[in-house]
Amino acid sequence: MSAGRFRTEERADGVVLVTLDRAEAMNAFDTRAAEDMLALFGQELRRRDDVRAVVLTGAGERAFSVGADLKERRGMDDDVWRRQHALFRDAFATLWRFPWPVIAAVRGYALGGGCELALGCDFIYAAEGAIFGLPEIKLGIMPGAGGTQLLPRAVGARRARELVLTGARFGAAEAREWGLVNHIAPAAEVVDAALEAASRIARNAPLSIQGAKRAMVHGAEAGLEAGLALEVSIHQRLSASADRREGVDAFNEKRKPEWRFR
Ligand code: CO8
Repeated sequence: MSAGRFRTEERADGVVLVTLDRAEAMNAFDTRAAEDMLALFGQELRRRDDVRAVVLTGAGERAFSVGADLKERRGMDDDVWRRQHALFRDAFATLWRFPWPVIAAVRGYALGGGCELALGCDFIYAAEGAIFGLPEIKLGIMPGAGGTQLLPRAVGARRARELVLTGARFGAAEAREWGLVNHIAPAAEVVDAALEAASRIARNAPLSIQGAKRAMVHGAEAGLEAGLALEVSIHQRLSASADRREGVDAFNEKRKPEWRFR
């Protein structure tokens, strides 16, 4: 299905492949992309009760996304720029707050907002030859879609400061070594590899997937004590679920669990 700048495909039970579909512009992220992302992650996919995991990729092998559309931004007056930035933030927030895991499958360039798009996902599969970077500082701006907060959490404070302040690009191997990328695969296989990981996630108990993601995302922000308290409260809710009983029963009866999402 096409939702404007994004294309969605059902790829396995509970797994949706979302493609930023603007290969002719190296998947540059424009106002239309932000509007479509808001609708897709903020409403359409969020409302569905059959989604368990999403893979996010960019069309073509040249770029995951080269970030903000600099052609659209040329000559943009301050007010329009500020409004666009607010819209971009809202769009990216739908990804950060998406209740189900999102795996990025990065081929080619992931620069600026494109790198932040990958950073906003739960984890990243990269193609051999993928190139990352936050070059905003070279353009008189700075990362504005979460990069200054998400990159340090992924690669450590000092590495992130160097990367943001120099605007230097780096490859998939460095990204993996630094902890930004989980796995590297050949370009022709990376989306399938990410889809396979998404399928493994989707087979797990739905309340557990959501609860574990929520505890990790919000717990990390809250500090250890508050994070542990959040883990306890979500864990208690799962302990009272029908799927908790089903999981143990299925194990003992040597069969696949039938999750009921309650
Ligand atoms: N926007 C629009 N068009 C782009 C972009 C872009 N970001 N990047 C490349 N293009 C276009 C080029 O203008 C060119 O178009 P044309 O053929 O019409 O001249 C075409 O893509 C191919 O580009 P190149 O000729 O430069 O191809 P190369 O292979 O030599 O280089 C690169 C490819 C390395 C991707 C190079 O084009 C480049 O460095 N692009 C700029 C990347 C960049 O700086 N991105 C950051 C943008 S700022 C940003 O993302 C801010 C984040 C906003 C997030 C939202 C905040 C909330």
